[in-house]
Amino acid sequence: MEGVMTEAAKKSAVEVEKENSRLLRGNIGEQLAQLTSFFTSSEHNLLKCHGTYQQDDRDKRQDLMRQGKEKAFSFMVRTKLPGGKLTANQYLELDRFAETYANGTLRITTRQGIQFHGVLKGNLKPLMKKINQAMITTLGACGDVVRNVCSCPAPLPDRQKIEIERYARDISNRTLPQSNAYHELWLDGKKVDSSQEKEPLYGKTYLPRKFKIVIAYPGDNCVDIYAHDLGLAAMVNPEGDLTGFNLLVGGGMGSTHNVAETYPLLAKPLGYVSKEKIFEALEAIIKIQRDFGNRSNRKRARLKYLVEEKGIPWMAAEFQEYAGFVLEPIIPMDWSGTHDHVGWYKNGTGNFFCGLFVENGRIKDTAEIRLRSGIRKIIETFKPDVYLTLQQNILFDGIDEAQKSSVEKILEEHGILTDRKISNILRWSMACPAFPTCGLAITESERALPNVIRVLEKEISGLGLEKEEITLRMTGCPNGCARPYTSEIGIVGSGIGQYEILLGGNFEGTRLNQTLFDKIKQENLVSALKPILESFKNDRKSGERFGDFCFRIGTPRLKQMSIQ
Ligand code: SRM
Ligand code: SF4
Repeated sequence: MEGVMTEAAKKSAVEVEKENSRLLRGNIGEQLAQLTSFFTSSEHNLLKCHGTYQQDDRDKRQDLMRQGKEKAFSFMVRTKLPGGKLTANQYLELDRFAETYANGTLRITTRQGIQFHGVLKGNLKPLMKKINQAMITTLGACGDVVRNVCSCPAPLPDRQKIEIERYARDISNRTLPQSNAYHELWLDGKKVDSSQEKEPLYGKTYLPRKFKIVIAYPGDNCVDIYAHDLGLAAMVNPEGDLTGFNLLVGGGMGSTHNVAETYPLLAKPLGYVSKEKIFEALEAIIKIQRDFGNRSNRKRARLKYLVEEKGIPWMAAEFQEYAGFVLEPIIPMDWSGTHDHVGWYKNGTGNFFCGLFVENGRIKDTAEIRLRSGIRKIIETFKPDVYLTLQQNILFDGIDEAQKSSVEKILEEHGILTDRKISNILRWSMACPAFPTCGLAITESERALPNVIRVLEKEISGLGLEKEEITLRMTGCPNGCARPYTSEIGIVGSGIGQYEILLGGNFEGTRLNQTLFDKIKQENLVSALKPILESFKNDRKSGERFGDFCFRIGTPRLKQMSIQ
């Protein structure tokens, strides 16, 4: 059934590139050997499946163009870390690579990966090789394949942590591209004849689009399960044993301004599968997307549009066809909470883990806060297991009671703010990278949010609302990399220095927010929100959260409160 297309339409250019690429090789090898600073566009697209993006410094772009010079090209390299897990030594290796091959920062992504920015073309292969020597891959971190498989990172005692972590790793391994191209290009692997190679899961054109899988524990939606192509909600029996998974399909955030056929959608329940059959079930769903996903229009190629167009009954029928069995009815789930796992908690082995807030995921040293050095010191000293969260934070696991104060001391010595010293609005915020690296950014995000938050922080505490936990997420364009559409306050770049404001999502991430304003200048964002926060303070019901209040009041009334 491989390659069946839903409509007799022309394949998109990327589909043709993949088809002609000899299983992800193209001319990457030849171009890598050339003394240029960039790859041509087909190779640039293929490179994504290898885990790297060609970018250029957007701060310099205009000037260089005016001077008739080449863009300042560099590469972003993304690791794939199933369940967000790293050993202490792996983290320390990545930290070293950031200095040697990249711009001296590490960036925790919203899907538990680490990104390097500013890698020059000549450093690309040495970096890829080093990452692999540290037993980490970048294969499939980007591109039209199954991306990093995420799962709740918290090693809490009441969770089936080890088992879930193993599922995340196994699913990731089973869905890696089988082509030898990656080994040939980056690891000096022996060349094989690509015409004899097979991609049993994907076929030679891989998937129509990226495909994202997460595993969650009901009760804690820290992975934002409704925002991904495929969500696995771990179901546990009264004895505490993992029995299987509820499967949710067709979530996704991305949209394009002024393109009405693109919009965020929440994943929908498909059915329950026992853990013994989970791999067959996943393979069936991936193959359905492979064979029926839109391959002519990349803007409509995600699983979310297939699920929306065809409906859940159609998905269930195709599932039976592909898997050879029927899914059981969904087991009721409760998403009453979302944790960021920041702070000190007991882990499952009687020790502790410490969750550290990392502003917008960027691990770097500044004059005031030496975050990168502090994290390195903690990891060198205590050798904890390291977990990255989907809220761009980091956890150190395996710290014993006696070591806790030493960890705190290191944090303090490096000027790093712990959970007790940061405001709730900061703690629950995220921003995507946007300028200067992201080629799709319309406006600032990671560089803009810190100022916006500092002003908002003051207003919130002036209103006496500092104890409220409110999720706020900013992106530099509507692609939604920081999942702004499932937050309580979404701020999405819609023009240079301008943002759409969306309200009415909930803290648990089970509801989409709605547009309040299309274009608000950055300097007016807080004043647009202030009257609504005031009304929240005065008119909320007892215990009502900000997002629920906004949802109850509704967009027209919220808009009136905050005429801009
Ligand atoms: Fe993303 C494209 C960064 C998570 C939706 N994303 C990009 C690119 C690669 C820009 C590009 O295509 O040229 C960005 C690189 C910027 C840079 O300089 O680093 C980029 N996305 C990120 C990261 C690093 C944001 C972050 O703050 O951490 C996240 C990397 C996660 C990882 O480790 O794999 C990241 N991206 C997401 C998420 C969130 C999620 O999956 O939980 C989404 C929304 C969910 C979804 O997929 O719908 C997301 N990114 C997109 C889209 C829109 C896709 C769509 O089908 O609608 C694009 C554009 C595209 O693919 O064409 C995109
Ligand atoms: Fe770039 Fe837009 Fe993603 Fe931000 S949301 S990283 S601006 S693609």
